[in-house]
Amino acid sequence: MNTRSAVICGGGGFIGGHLAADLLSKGIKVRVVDVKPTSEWYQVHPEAENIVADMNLRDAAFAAVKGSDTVYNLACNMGGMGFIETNKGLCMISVLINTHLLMGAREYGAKRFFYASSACVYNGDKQQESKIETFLKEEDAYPAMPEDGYGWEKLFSERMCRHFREDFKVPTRVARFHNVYGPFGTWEGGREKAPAAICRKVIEAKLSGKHEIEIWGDGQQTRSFMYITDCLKGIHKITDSETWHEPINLGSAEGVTINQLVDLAEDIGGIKLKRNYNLNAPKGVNGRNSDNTLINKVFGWEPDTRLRDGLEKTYKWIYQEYMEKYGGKVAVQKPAPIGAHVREKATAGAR
Ligand code: GKE
Repeated sequence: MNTRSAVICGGGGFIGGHLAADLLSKGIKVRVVDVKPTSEWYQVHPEAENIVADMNLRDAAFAAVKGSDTVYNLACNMGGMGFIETNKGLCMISVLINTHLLMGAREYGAKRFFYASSACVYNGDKQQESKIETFLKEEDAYPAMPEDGYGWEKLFSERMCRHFREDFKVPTRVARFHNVYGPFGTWEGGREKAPAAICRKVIEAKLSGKHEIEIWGDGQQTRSFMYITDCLKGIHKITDSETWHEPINLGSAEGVTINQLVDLAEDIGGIKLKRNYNLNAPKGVNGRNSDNTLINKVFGWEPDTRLRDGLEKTYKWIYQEYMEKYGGKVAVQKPAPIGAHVREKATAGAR
């Protein structure tokens, strides 16, 4: 598939901003659409056509899609565990975005439609053990028992991609992202995921001189984290494939406990902290890792950036952002707001 023009829906978000830069560097004509005002986009690329529109609405979604070979749907209301556990209804409304974009892709004959799904589609029963070896295979999404709210929306939307491909010949491709991190992502405000949150907390402990850190859960829960450049490589491979169209894992298989993630961040920050475990905080599943057998078989590749390397770059970026924003003072972090008033914060997916 040779893309000449692309629209990135949710391109004001973390992954979308990086994807836009990447496609532009390849000489592709890029349209970026996001519901947030451009002042809140993570990256704004002046060479792209930048549009603020709410793709929950049919007309806006159709206009977004019109005229592009490839549609990337990264738009949804999302965040880390602190957000999705308390905003289930809001997360489910994103079903409108994918529905309208798929209908638009059908109407205007898009040559490719990429949908950013999530490891949150996997059956919760398979993620009960805090083990690094909790490798999830693609078939583990069924029988369906995904993450409540956010995961159900993702699973339904995956399914809709399948039926639009089978019934209406919209050439859909679906990746299941496993917790993506890197510079130009959310690091405060309530939607941040563990890698950015832990980096920020280590930075705050250093700045405040209070050498303690709050960790959600008991720190034994396991995850794998995918660096943004691997995510981009995988998006291209999956989108451009002529043969593979089923949902496929896109994640790192380097599993760690959250305690090990904290070890790494402490090491990067050059500090050791007293750990306070908050057992009442949002925790999500006990164990989750990406089984990469299929992606290796289909593409002869899997995400391979070491967590230590990616986290170091992320930590440095967050440190700079923190200093720029708060000038070395420690900010009081507030939890993410709950409810419809955060609708306008819809942002790029993943995870
Ligand atoms: N966000 C956050 N902030 N998580 C923390 C913190 C903290 O300060 N301290 C410990 N954790 C723990 C959480 O309790 C959870 O057990 C683990 O780190 C990972 O949290 P996360 O990064 O917020 O999100 P999850 O991996 O549980 O879930 C995410 O999965 C992705 C797919 O793999 C989801 O939030 C989705 O954004 C996404 O689809």
